[in-house]
Amino acid sequence: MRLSARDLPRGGKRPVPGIIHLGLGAFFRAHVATYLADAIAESGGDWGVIGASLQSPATRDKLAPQDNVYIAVELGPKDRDYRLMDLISDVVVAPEDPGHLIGLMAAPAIRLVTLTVTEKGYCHEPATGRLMTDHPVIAHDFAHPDSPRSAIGFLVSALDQRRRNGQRPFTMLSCDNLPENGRVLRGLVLEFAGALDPDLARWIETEARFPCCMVDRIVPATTEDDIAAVVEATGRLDLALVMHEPFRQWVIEDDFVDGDRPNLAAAGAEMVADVSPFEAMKLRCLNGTHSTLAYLGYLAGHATIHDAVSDPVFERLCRRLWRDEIIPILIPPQGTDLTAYAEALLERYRNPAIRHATWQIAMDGSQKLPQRILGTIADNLRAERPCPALTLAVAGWMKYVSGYDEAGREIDVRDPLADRLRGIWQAHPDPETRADAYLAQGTVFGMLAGQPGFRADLARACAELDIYGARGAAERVRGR
Ligand code: NAI
Ligand code: CS2
Repeated sequence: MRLSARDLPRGGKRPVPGIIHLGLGAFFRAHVATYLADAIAESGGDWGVIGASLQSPATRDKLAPQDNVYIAVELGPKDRDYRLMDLISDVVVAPEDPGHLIGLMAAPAIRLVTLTVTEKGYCHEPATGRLMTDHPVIAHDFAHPDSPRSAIGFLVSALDQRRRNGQRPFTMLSCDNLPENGRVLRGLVLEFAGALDPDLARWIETEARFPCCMVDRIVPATTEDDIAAVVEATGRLDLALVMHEPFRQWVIEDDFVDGDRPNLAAAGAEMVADVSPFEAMKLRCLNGTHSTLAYLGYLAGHATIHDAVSDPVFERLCRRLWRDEIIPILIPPQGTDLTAYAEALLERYRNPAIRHATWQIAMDGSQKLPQRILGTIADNLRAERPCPALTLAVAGWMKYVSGYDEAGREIDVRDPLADRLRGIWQAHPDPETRADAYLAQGTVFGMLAGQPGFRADLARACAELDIYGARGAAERVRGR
């Protein structure tokens, strides 16, 4: 059925910008933007969006020729729905003119800055949440605070301008998959500001707000085939379109500067006092199994999550992870049945329309493992509970970042620590020294430093991975 653009439900008149979003990627356009558009449709308000890329002009160059309007494609298992999104009024590319973005962020009309800059965009140590002051981008920003490159640098510079202008600060809402994302962001901003100007840091500490939130919608990267399929269905060439599953959830700590925020509850977001149980549930049950399937599934030859869970060995591995190693040590949000939540996750993974590449999810594992897998392992070890499946997932990550798969083919590893991690697997054939070489990466494994027993478990998992391969080792874990 050919749909034309006029058949696509528009969001109505574009609202006046009140928000600047840093990191105009697929997830913002498929999740955060849909909630904002729904909130504005329900309750109005000057909550339009100016998007900012801190890296490249790619997204701007796709959106600008189409007046920043794009299609969000909802992919159900059997059908798809098209929504025309016209919330974004402008897109800026920070490296082209950092001062311009700072000026936009300092404008009184902007009361909220949201972020999806990926886990690595915070320039922090995942194991501790501390700012990496020796990170080249942070070092640059300390030396050039008026022309920053990092998200943290832009936030602090814009807050400084607002303070000097006698304005209220904006609220900063991280929508990245970080544990306690708001508190982590607050710590990083205060650390950076404190090094530049203690008075500024004190003002931010008392006046600004950094609510935590849990975000959830599976949004795979858009492919050329996706774009061609939308042309065929709607007659519209949209290079900025996004593809997403039907499910969405947003749980937000209701803590905004002067209580000033869009009416996100009207869009179905849950405004709560404490996000942490929702966040632990999602990061461990969803992202923990996502990363497990990404590494072990990729090594076993499965290109997507759908392919991996269509393999009975990996479906059973997921079930074992939830039943024996993740859910027993989770305290669920009140009234939540975690077994039903996990079953719903499996249905989401099985959606044949969602081609979510294991390679994409495998990215940046050094920034993801602590909150997705290592924290759960640490809790199991403290409770003296075995967790061989999670330990195998860590061994799978180690093998993956070695840069070579089970057939010796090179893997295009994307990770801030890729150069440091590549080849460790091959350089240490002995399982114990191999485990030691990875456990020495403190920014990743810091939280397990006090768990000496983990070394032996990890060495065993590495040995089994070498002997049986990812699928064979996953099969054996099930049998234990
Ligand atoms: P994407 O690749 O489409 O966009 C990533 C955005 O982050 C781009 O704008 C890029 O320029 C920016 N970025 C990357 N590294 C950066 C850095 N060092 N400094 C500043 N900006 C940087 O990815 P997508 O799908 O939008 O995901 C982004 C984040 O959203 C994820 O890392 C995750 O934290 C969160 N998220 C994603 C979901 C998904 O299914 N895609 C679901 C839930 C959360
Ligand atoms: C995925 C997440 O790419 C990844 O690391 O695990 O982006 C995942 O799709 C989302 O967290 C789902 O809400």
